[in-house]
Amino acid sequence: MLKSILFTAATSALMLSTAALADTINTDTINADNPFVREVPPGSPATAAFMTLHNTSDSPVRLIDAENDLTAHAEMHNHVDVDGVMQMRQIEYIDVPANGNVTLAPGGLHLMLIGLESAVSEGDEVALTLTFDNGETLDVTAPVRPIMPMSH
Ligand SMILES: [Cu+2]
Repeated sequence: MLKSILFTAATSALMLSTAALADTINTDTINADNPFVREVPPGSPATAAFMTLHNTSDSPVRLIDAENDLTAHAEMHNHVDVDGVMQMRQIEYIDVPANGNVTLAPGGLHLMLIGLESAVSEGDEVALTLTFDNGETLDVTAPVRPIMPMSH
């Protein structure tokens, strides 16, 4: 009796994981803390999104794509020091270490949301969908916040 219950459970678990592999999986191994998007005035061409990504799995994962509901285009950016001047550079991915985290913050790594058609104001929310190289996706809702007018 117990044996057949265990067998049924194992079979349905197997079917579940096979079905899940066929499409992207909404992840429970990666989560985002304190997401926010920078408030910008009308006429700004772009804004940026920040958060801390936690990877609770034993394998490193790589953020390879970011989409948002505000602009048609988003890029991953970093800041690099060029002769003492911080400049933004587009990067192809952001690594999240196994059992570790990476922080996207003003002056460092960020998601650049490019092609704004209106102001982005405190009180707004931006929906982000992050895609990782293990096929998992993470939906994040980021509130808009004002931040210091330094670099983004
Ligand atoms: Cu940028």
